[in-house]
Amino acid sequence: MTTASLEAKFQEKVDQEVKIEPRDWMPDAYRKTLVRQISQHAHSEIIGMLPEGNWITRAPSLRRKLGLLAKVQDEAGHGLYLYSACETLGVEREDLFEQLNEGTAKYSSIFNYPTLTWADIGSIGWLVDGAAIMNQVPLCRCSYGPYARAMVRVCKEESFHQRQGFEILLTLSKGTDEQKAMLQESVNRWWWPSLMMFGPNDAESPNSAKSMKWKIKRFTNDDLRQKFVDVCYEQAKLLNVTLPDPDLKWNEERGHFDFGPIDWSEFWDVVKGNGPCNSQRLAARNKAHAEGEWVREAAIAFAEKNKQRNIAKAS
Ligand code: BYC
Repeated sequence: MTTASLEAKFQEKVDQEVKIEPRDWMPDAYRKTLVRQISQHAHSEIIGMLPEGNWITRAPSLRRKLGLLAKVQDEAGHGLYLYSACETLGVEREDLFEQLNEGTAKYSSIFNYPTLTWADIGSIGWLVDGAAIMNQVPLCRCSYGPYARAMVRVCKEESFHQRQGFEILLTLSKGTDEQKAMLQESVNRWWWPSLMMFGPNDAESPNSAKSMKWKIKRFTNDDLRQKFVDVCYEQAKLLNVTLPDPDLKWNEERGHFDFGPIDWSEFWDVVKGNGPCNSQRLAARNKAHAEGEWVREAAIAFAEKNKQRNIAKAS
């Protein structure tokens, strides 16, 4: 079969919603796009543990501490499913770690912002996990089987995280004047970076068209961002907070909320490594990797010993 006919057959499968599995033929560019997106996604889950991990020792009660601990552990699990999904495409996990640790891999811009107050833990749950769910539920229908299946569990856990964050904020919204002020100040800082999570505007998104054709992405960056703004407006009312955008208003004709311009220069600056916490995040990641060396060595030695024992038993 020629490459053109293989490609036509592949696209036909995608169009008919038949999942692509690791051993199936796929275009090189499809494989590359998946490795790029899934590895960036895995890195985001792992780096995403850092801003929240900062608050485990300072959570205001045992109940809050347990909830936060469980959430941070869930993110580690998400990273592991995603690295595994990525490995099915023929890449080595160690290589992906290396790219992350040396700073050449991308991860979500949002995790380069600091968590300054307890309310930030609520805002991350409400806004960051909320944006993540909006973006990730459609990924459960991604054309690549292992990624789609990993996303089912990720999304279930992210929904719980979003509710947990909202409940933290709801509690603050019924608290003292200081707590209400802390809530508003936190939402002011997290709102715009959360909108940036969806990626550049469609006209500036070089990967979207191909990813939509291949059904890796089901909605464009702008479509998902709009859905998110529409949902948040009503939720903000329940929290009694103002979203920091004077242009946010209902547009009867469009059937959506209009919102103000996003500062894309800030976004690209953060993506290029110049956000408030980029260097801190990479330093923490490298330290954790170095300190985990003995665990990896022990696991390899254990696996090797078991292999030898099984060979001896079989012979
Ligand atoms: N930050 O052509 P585009 C989580 C890059 S984890 C940094 O639109 P695409 C969570 C993009 O990579 C959140 N870079 O790309 C974890 C591309 O660069 P390259 C992560 C970004 O792939 C713990 C360039 O800009 N979620 O939620 O079609 C705790 C042009 O963009 C960002 C995922 O990874 C960004 N925000 O669309 C709590 C979901 N946006 O690669 C929560 C899976 C764009 O060409 N990923 N860039 O050098 C996706 O859905 C898509 O990859 C994106 C971007 C929508 C993010």
